[in-house]
Amino acid sequence: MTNTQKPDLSHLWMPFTANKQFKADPRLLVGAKGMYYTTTEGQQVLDATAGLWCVNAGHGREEISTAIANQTRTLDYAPSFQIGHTDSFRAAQAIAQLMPNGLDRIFFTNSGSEAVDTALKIAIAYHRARGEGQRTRLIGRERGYHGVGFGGISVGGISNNRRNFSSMLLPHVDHLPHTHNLEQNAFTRGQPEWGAHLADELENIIALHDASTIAAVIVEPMAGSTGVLVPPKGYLERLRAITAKHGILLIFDEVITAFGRLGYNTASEMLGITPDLITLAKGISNAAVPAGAVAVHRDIHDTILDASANGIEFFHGYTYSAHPLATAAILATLEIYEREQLFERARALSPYLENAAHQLKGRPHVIDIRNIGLVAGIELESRPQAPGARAAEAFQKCFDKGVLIRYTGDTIAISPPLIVTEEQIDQIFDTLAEVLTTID
Ligand code: PXG
Repeated sequence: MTNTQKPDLSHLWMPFTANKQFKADPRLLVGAKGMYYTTTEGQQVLDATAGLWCVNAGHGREEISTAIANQTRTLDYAPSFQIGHTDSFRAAQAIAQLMPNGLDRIFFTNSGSEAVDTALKIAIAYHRARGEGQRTRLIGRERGYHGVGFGGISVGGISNNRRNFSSMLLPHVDHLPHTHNLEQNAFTRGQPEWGAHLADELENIIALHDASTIAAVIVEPMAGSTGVLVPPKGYLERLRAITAKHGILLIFDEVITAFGRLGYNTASEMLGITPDLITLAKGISNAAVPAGAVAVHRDIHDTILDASANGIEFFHGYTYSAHPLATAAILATLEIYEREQLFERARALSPYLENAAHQLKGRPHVIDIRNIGLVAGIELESRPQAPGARAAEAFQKCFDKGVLIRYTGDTIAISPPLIVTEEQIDQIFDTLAEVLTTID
C-alpha cells in the first residue's frame, strides 16, 4: 500500500479525539516540510500550531533526520540503567546550559506526562532525604494540564481528564484557583495587570494544611492546553516568594513554554523567576523523537544522592530514558535553535503576532484575545448547550482553507513553529477572520 492510499481506520483508538466523528470525516496527513503539512488529498496545510506545540524548528529538518538516521545505524539502543551512552551526557549538558542558574541536573523521560510524574516523585524524595518525609502534599491549579499519568491528572485541574478516575486520584492534593477572568482581563495584550493576588490563596492552603506537610506546588507558567492563560503580572513572583518562605518546592511545567515558545529558553528566563524544577518535552527534540526531561536544581539532586549510603539513590527511570535516538534528536534540535537564533526570532515576531491576533477583536463571537510570546488564544462565546462546537467548526473550516489551528473548549490556540514568517502570520489570522464571519 502506498502512503497516500487511505488505510482501514477501525483499529486505531485515537487519543483525545472524537473517534466516531473523526472516522466519519477523517483528516489524514502524509507529509510535512517546513511550515506545511500535506494531506492524503495533496493539500498543503499551514501548521499554525507547531504540531501540538512541539515542532518549534519547523517540520522535516534535515539535520535532525540525519542525526537520527546515523544514530540508529551506530547505536540503536543502549540500556539506561547502570550503563550509559556518551550522547546522553552531552544532551544533558546541552539542556542544562539553557536552564536557569542551578537547574543543571537532568533526568530523561519520553514525554511530558512522564516528566511531570518524575518531577513530583523527585520533590517527595527530596523532602524525605532531608528528613521531612511527612511533606507529601502536592498543590496544583484549577485548569492546569500536566499530562495524563495519575500524578499529572491529580495535580491537574481539567475535570474531563479527572472525572472517570475521581476516586483514584493521588491523595493529599490541593488546587490553587485558576487566573482566568474575563471581566478584569479581556483583550489584554501580554500579561494582565489584574490577578497577582490569586497567588495569595497559597497562603490559605498552607494555613489549612501546614507547610510541614506540603512537598511542592506545580503550575504551568503559561497554561496552554486549557486555552492560553497568561500569568498576571506579579503572580508567579508571588508563588515563588511564598513557596520559598515555607520550604515548598516550586515546579514549573514548561513542556510547552520552554525552547523558544515565549521567545526565551524558558518562561523562567523570560520572567526572571527561578523555580526548583522544570519539566520539559515537546520542543526539546522538535518532536522528531518522543522525549522529555526534568531539569532539577543541583541542591535537590545532591540532597537525594547524599542521603543514600550506597547503591541506587532514586528508584525511578524508564527503559527509554535518554534513548539514543532521542538524544541524537535533542542535540541536533538544540543546535538548530542556536544556529538559527530561533528563540530570538520568536521574540522579535511576538509583537507582530500580538497585533495580528488582536485585529480579531470585534469579529463575530470573539470574547477575548490573549497572547504571550509566539502564542495567541482567541476565546469564542460558546453556543448555548454546545460548548466547544463553535471552535470545532472554526477548526474544520480553517483546515479546509489550508490552515491547521488548535482548539480547546471554545478557545482557539495559535502557536506556529518559530520559523513562521510575517506573511504566514497574516494568512493564519486572515483565514480565521474570514472563517469567523461564516459561523453562527
Ligand atoms: N505538561 C504540559 C504543560 C503540557 O502541555 C504535558 C505536560 C504532557 O505531555 P505529553 O508529552 O505526555 O503529552 C503537556 C501536553 C493541546 C495539547 O492542544 C497540549 C498537550 C498535549 C496535547 C495537546 O493543548 N500538552
